[in-house]
Amino acid sequence: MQIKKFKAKNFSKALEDVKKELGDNALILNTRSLGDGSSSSSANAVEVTVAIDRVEDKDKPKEKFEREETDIVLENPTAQRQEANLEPLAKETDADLKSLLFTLLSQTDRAKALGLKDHQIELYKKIVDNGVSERIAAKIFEKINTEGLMGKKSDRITDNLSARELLAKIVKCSGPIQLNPGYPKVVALVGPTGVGKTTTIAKLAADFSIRQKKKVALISLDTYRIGAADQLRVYGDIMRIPVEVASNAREYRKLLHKFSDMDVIFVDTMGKCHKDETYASRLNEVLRKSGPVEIHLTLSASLQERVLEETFNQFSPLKINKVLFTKLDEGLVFGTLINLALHTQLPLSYFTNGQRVPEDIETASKDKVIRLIFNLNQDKVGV
Ligand SMILES: Nc1nc2c(ncn2[C@@H]2O[C@H](COP(=O)(O)OP(=O)(O)O)[C@@H](O)[C@H]2O)c(=O)[nH]1
Ligand SMILES: [Mg+2]
Repeated sequence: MQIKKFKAKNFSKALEDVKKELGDNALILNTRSLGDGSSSSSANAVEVTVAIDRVEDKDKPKEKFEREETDIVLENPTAQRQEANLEPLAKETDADLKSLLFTLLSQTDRAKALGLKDHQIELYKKIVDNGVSERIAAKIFEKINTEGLMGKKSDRITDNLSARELLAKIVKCSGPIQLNPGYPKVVALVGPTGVGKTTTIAKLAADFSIRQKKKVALISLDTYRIGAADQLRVYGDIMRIPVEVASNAREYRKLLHKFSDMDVIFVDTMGKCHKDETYASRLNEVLRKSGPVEIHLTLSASLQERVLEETFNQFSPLKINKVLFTKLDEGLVFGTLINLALHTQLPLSYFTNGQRVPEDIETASKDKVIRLIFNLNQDKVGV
C-alpha cells in the first residue's frame, strides 16, 4: 500500500486529479486546506491524501481496493452469530494496514470508501449515529447496492425503505406471553439490579389479571435474603393477587405447587451483586431445575452497548429465552437493540417506556425498533 498526496486549487480539482490518476479505488485518508484558503493565497490551496494498493498504469484495469469486509448474512441466524465476532478478513499483510487506516477515517470517508452513493451517506450516518454498528450498516448498504432491493433504482426514498426492511429482518420479536392450557405458565425476569424487573412484573401482572382476567400469582426469589420483596407485595396488594417469597429451591418448588391452579406465575428475581459469577448458575439451579420456565433477560435501553453485552454474557448460563427492554423513554440511541439482537439471536418480548404502572409497557415489535432508529413517531410513516 502507498500513501500519495495531491495538491490542487480546490477539493473538486484535487479529487478529479485523484480519480484521473488512480481511478475510483483510492481511499481518501485526509483532506486539508493549505494557506488561508482565500482564492489568491496559493495555486495549490488544498491537499488530499489518499491510500492506494500500488500506483498502476492508469490504462490497466484497477484492482479493487479491499476494505474491511463485514459479511453479516441477514437471513441466516447461524451465520449471523458467527459473524458477530468481527474478524478483519486479512487475507494478506496489506489488509491489516488497510483495515487500520479504514478505522482512522471519518465516518463519512468510511461510508465513501464502502462505495456508498452521495444520497446514501446521509442515511448511513443517520443509522450509525443512532447506534447501529458500522458493520451492520455497511452490510445493509452492500446488500442495497448489490441486490437492487425491491427491483427499483437506488434513490433516497427507495434506499431508506430498503434499509428499514433489512434492519427489521435482524430483529425478532416473540409477541406477548402465551399461556399454557390447563397448567400455569411460569415467567421469570432476570437482570441487573435497577433495570426495572419488579416494576415490569407489576405491569405484566396488571395486564394479565385486570385486563385479561387471568389468575396471576407473584413469587419473589430472594436468594440473598435481603427482604427486597416489599415492593412486589405492595403491587400484589393493590391488584389483589397473591405474592410469596422463596429463599431457596425447595421453598420455590413448594410455591409453584401451591400456585398450580394459576394461569400465570411471574417470578421476580434479585441479586445483590451481578458481578457474582455464580449468580446465574445458582439462579439456574432454582429456576430451570424446578420445571418449565420462560426466562426474560431484562435490560435497560439506557445502558451502553458494552454493558448490555457483558450482562447478556453473565446471564447466559441461565439459557435465556427472550430479551425484555425497559426504559426506552430514557434511551438515547436505539441501534443497540439491533446490535444486541444480532449478538444474542434472541427474540424481544416487551418494551417498557416509563415508570407508570400499568400503562408503560407494550409488546416488542420490529416496527417500533425501526421507528426509534429512524426517529419516526407513531403516525409518521414517511421517510
Ligand atoms: N424511566 C423509566 N423508569 C423505569 C422503567 N421501568 C422501571 N423504571 C424505574 O426504575 C427504577 C428501578 O425499578 P425496579 O423495578 O425496582 O428495578 P429492579 O431492581 O430491576 O427490580 C424504579 O424507579 C422504576 O420506577 C421505565 O420503563 N422507564
Ligand atoms: Mg426488584
